[in-house]
Amino acid sequence: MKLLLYLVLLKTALLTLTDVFAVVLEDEEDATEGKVTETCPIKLKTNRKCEEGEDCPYQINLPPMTMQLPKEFRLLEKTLKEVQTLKEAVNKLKKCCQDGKLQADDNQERDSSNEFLLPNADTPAENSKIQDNRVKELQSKVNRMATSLKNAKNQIQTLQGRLEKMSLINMNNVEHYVDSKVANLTFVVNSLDNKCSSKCPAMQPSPVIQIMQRDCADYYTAGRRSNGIYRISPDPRNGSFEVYCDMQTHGGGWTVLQRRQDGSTNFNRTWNDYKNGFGNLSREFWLGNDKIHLLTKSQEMQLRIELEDFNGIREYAKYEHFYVANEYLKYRLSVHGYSGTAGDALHYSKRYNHDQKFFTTPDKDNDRYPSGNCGAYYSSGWWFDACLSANLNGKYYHNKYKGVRNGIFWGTWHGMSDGIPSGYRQAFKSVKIMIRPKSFVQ
Ligand SMILES: [Ca+2]
Repeated sequence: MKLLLYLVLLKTALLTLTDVFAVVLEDEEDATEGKVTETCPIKLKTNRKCEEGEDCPYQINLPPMTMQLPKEFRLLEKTLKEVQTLKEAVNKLKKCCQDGKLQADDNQERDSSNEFLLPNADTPAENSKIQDNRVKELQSKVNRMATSLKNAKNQIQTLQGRLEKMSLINMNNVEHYVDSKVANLTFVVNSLDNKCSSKCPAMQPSPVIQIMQRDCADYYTAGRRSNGIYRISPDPRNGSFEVYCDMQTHGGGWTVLQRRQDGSTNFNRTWNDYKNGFGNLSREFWLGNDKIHLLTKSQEMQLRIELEDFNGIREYAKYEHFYVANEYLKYRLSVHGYSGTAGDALHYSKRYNHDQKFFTTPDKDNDRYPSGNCGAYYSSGWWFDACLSANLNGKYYHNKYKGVRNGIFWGTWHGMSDGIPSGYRQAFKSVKIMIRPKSFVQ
């Protein structure tokens, strides 16, 4: 009874299923092929003869069934085929890689086997050929690198050797060396000390080294107030020399570079005379270009020129900056920052300007006059242009004079440029050129 019920239920279920399919297929436009028949072909029976009362298994035989699947299933099949093809390709490549790796290993190649992966190679034969070339290329690269490494290694070894040598004179060693030397010296000094403990002349206290004054201003600052000759040392490396100091004019402390007052000294001199200086410091003199250079080099100097004519007129010219270069630079003059009453004859005009000019003497032409030597023509040593608007080293005339203007000359002096109608040229009674540090405090 129970069994019968089950069978009925199963048959109903199957029929319903078939109907569903039939409905589905009827909805499809291309469902003419393999049309399902209305009669049910399903057979239900026992698989063998069954005794009465025995529980025998039943079997169901279903007819062959065609099912229409969605289009995507075809794509799936295609995809599967493609996957298969890809799998084969991958395997092929894998084999190629392994072959390449083996080859590389044979060549003791240590580079990454990825180098041999050539996805574009069509056949294994071509692939291996290209790989061969690559291997050779890489091998030569490796050989080259090995050579470079070998060279580098040699260089490193050489440097290491040098370093080892250098370490012998490293700071510790130097310190040690100095220490040992100091110890030796200490020993020697001590032994000498013992020898000289009584009356050793070498051990007498040496006289205190007097600090040398650099110029007259230093003497003035030290309290000296009288005019006269003092020994100075503008640059200790160049020794010391005597100068005339003017301690009274305009606050004092002036180092005098040149003096004219009576014509007792001839100023028509050679390069060497002007270089070293000449004359009498107490009367008329030129201090010397080397000394003037040292003085102006050691400190920033100001310049003062004092002039007096035979009419008793006194004037002065002051320059805030004054510098004379060394002999190598032909004692080139740098002068600027004028103030005073005598006029700026050193910068008379564009044509006559003594600033930045070289020193010229009758025997050494450094002037800007191309046709001759201004020093020879005007009988003096001076920073000639081409040629002059000032020359304080000219000939000393005791009175007005005629002819070549080779006397002491200051182009901005009263009536100088106008000329004297009688044809006479004016002379100067006294000249004083002196310097003092710009920093000088009175
Ligand atoms: Ca010349």
